[in-house]
Amino acid sequence: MWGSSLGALLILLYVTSPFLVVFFLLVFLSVRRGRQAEKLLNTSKKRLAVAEVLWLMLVASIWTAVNVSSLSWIPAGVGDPALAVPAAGEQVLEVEAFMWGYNLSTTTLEAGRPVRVVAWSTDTLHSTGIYSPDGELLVTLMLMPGMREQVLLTLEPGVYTLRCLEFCGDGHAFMSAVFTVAGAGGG
Ligand SMILES: [Cu+2]
Repeated sequence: MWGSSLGALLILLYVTSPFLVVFFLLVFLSVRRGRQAEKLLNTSKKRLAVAEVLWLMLVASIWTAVNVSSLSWIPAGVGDPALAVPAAGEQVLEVEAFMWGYNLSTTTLEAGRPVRVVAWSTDTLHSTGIYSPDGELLVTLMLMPGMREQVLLTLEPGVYTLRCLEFCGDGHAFMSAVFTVAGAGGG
């Protein structure tokens, strides 16, 4: 198990490294900036203090505006009661997540009919990212224990992959499953 823990740690480091680099760069720049500001303080203390508050307000408003305006683009299926009952013609794919794998109610679906993915976790926090046959991340469902998430998809024929995108322990990196969408006529 030590080997897979190390693997998971390496993947975590790999994924977070760009953020760490940016973080330390920002820390470095702000420390340097702070030293420069100290020299100026003697002459323009008040003006700097005002500029600092204005700058903070500007950054805070930009941060809030960007986050709020991009909320609708988050590809997450939330527990929408309107989606609770599958409509006629829909296919249902049930996804049960556990440490560390998925149980799928079926591994073969038909193209041309909407697929309702209903997913939940039986133990801890997981998620499921659904990847198209060419590796594009189509949707992410966050799976909190005790909650069901669903999303309605229209899928082209091909082999789709589910992967857990929420670090959930030792076997996280290997937590995946596949299902096939067959073309019309069972091809
Ligand atoms: Cu996981």
